[in-house]
Amino acid sequence: MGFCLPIIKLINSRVSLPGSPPGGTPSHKHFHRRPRKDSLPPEDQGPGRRQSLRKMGQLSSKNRNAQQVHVLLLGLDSAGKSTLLYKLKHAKDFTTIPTIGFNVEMVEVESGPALTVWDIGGQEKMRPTWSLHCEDADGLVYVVDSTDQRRLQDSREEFKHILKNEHIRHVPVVILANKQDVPGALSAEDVTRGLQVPKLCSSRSWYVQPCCALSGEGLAEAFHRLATFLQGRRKARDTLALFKQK
Ligand code: G3D
Repeated sequence: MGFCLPIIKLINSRVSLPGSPPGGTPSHKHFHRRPRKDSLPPEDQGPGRRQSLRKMGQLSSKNRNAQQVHVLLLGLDSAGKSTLLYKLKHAKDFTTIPTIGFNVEMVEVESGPALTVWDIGGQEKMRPTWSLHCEDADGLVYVVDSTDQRRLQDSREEFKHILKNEHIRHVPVVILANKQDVPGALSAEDVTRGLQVPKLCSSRSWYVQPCCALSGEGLAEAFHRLATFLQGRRKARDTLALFKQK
């Protein structure tokens, strides 16, 4: 499994919103994880964080002509979603603590579109809010804790449920079989079977990527794969639109 992080460039900052996601009001008890504030680099603390937010606006407007796509990052709690997002951004270790809200990162894949990645909480009571984020989603990254065989079935049920959402009926899916560094972790093939991926994803492009969010191994490949799927889908849509015009 090669690790080629350079193909991915994070082009702006984390946004951890302490309020409700659009259309939903998570209780303050429904946390998911983000880095401990004092473990963040200075630009992500206090006023720096606000600057990061401004920076996001600037980058967004600077790139407004560039194609931007929205990606949902889902999975049960503790699957490793926050870890992988922060690994992509800071390429170093950090401590996570439970937090309120959700995280947003922009990821730029070489010669691909800028991906706005929405990391939504995976706690049981947060999962019903996943569907609120589907409307604008162009792609889905679903993270599985490959060491947690006990909850694999729960993960499959949630996966199955979200795939039924009409807004994401045909969007490409990349499944991350995370925590491959742990001895005895399920392989990508085991996760593919356990999640019944070929059956559940028969009407869309999909790929299962083994990874380790702690080291970052496999993450670049995963996002690159997703970007390739997204570009293919866009081309197909453009061609169809062209045919309809004629
Ligand atoms: P979540 O955002 O999906 O809820 P987190 O999950 O990113 O908070 O990760 C949950 C726990 O799994 C964290 O450990 C984190 O360090 C660990 N983890 C994430 N990815 C990996 C991985 O690839 N390998 C290993 N070994 N652990 C990983 P703690 O101890 O803080 O709960």
